[in-house]
Amino acid sequence: MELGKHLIEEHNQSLLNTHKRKFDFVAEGVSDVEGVIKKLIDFQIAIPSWALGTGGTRFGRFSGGGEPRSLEEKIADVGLIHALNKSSNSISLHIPWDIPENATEIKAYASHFGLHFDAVNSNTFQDQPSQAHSYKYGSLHHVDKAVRQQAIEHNIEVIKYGAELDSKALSVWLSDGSNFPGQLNMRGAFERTLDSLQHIYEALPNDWKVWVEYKPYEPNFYSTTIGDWGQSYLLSSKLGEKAQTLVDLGHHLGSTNIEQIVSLLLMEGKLAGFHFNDSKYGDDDLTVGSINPYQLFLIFNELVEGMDARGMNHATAIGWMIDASHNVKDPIEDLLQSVEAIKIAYAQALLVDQPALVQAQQDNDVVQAQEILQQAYRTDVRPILAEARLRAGGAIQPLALFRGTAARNQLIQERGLKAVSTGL
Ligand SMILES: [Mn+2]
Repeated sequence: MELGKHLIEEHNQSLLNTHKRKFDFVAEGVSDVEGVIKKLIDFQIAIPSWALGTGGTRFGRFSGGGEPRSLEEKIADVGLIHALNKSSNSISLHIPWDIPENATEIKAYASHFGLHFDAVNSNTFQDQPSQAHSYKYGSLHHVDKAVRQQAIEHNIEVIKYGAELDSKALSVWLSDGSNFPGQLNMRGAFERTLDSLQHIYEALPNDWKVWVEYKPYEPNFYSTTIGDWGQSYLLSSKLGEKAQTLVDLGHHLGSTNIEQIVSLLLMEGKLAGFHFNDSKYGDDDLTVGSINPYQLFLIFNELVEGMDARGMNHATAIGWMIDASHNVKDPIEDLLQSVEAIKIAYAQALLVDQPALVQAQQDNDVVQAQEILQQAYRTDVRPILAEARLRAGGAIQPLALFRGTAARNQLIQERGLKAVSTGL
């Protein structure tokens, strides 16, 4: 389904006076509100194709109805999100589920919604019916060369599909690891992974990147071959300039100082980008900002300061993507909430008085440094986000409009109550 432009205009008109009052109030306290609005309009967050259906746990899955059944329907859902918030102009595909039958037609269909294709993702963490060798004991790190070769070829095939769609990055997450001490020689596993990745790296087009994602545990519970940012950094350093480290917020043990990791990867030019989500206990894949919005703000504070120090374009220099799973919420509503939370944290980070913070740090004025950060964090920037959306042609309140138009009911009518999204 597509959202008629007149619906957005009617919605905005009905909220305009209230919005203007709120915006004027907050804008008065922001020194360069026009600069902030411009950056917010430019800042786009990619939606992964697997987040458009209901997720599940190993205990079960409860379908929400009207899920996208094909690549075209996934693109249409991202198109709907983008029409509402003007903040998600790309989709990230997962192969083998999202193989385009006709790349030219799929590109044209996406561009009809104002979308392009973000990083493509390979999958060697489960077996497909057609494959010769099993990934039960890993893929790129496997002790059997034939299994490694199959996994290498799959990744090269994913690059090929991505190139047809004008993607510019391959995102690799491996579930490779071991469940029990002694199962695996850790050094051997790392060396084989590096060797496999080198073959994939050689197949990258010149203007491509490979993003190496890490995760401490799950599905393996004793060791993960790319277990933390150090191991990913080691691999991406050995591979070369086109390899970088991808930070998935949920892929850290509790209390990890993610902002410090981000700061140093950025310093080294090795920060590929993000998979945004939130978590309470582990890789919970919850809605961004639902558990720990202050940590997200602190991460963005490091990003804004670090990117400005290196003269990087906030919107385009690294990859911004959501990686979440929705077990009980409508996926589109959840994604609208996540995008909003990311942009709130970004806007708050833009409000940090950096020169004053530098001075406070120089003076060892700890109290003042904290005051400066929390002044920005405690500013209600939502009217600034709404103003940016309004100027970009989106809705003042995307979630309210999505609900107001009963869009999910229309999707259920089109696709059925029991439509099941392909993919994870
Ligand atoms: Mn991820």
